[in-house]
Amino acid sequence: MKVSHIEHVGIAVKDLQEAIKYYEEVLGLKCYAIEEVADQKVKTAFFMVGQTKIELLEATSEESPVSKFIEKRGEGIHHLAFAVNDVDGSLKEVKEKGVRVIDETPRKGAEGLSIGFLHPKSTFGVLTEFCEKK
Ligand code: CMX
Repeated sequence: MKVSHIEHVGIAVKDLQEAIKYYEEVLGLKCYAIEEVADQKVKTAFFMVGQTKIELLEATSEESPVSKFIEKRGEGIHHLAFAVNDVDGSLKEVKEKGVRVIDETPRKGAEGLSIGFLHPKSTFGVLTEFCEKK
């Protein structure tokens, strides 16, 4: 597997519109897309910072992983996403090395990327995502 860069940092927020205001009006970034990922029960907002994105995540249901996260740990950094050359191969490779994967095979995430998650209990406390532009 080859990690090329940090694709995005996912941040769990209670109120997407309020958080967007902060990123735009205080930090001067521009929200270039808002997208609902029904499968993940989240609404996302994206900002570009160099070649890395900030992905704000608001839960759309109480069963969303983001609702659970905020309930337990409060708002804040939710996951770190690495751009890789091959998500499927990378998931298999880390699993062989003893890492607990959440996704055995890639699935479709926001922006049409192919994605897969690694469990935070097996990655030093950081929910880790692999992303590949197909
Ligand atoms: N970062 C670090 N630790 C986390 C975490 C996170 N984002 N989410 C949960 N944890 C920790 C919990 O604090 C808990 O630790 P303790 O046992 O020490 O308290 C442990 O992991 C288990 O947490 P849980 O609340 O019981 O949650 P679940 O096991 O039900 O789910 C997880 C945790 C990571 C498996 C689940 O959230 C998941 O599958 N996430 C991947 C999908 C996802 O997050 N989608 C939303 C983003 C989608 C997108 O970007 O498009």
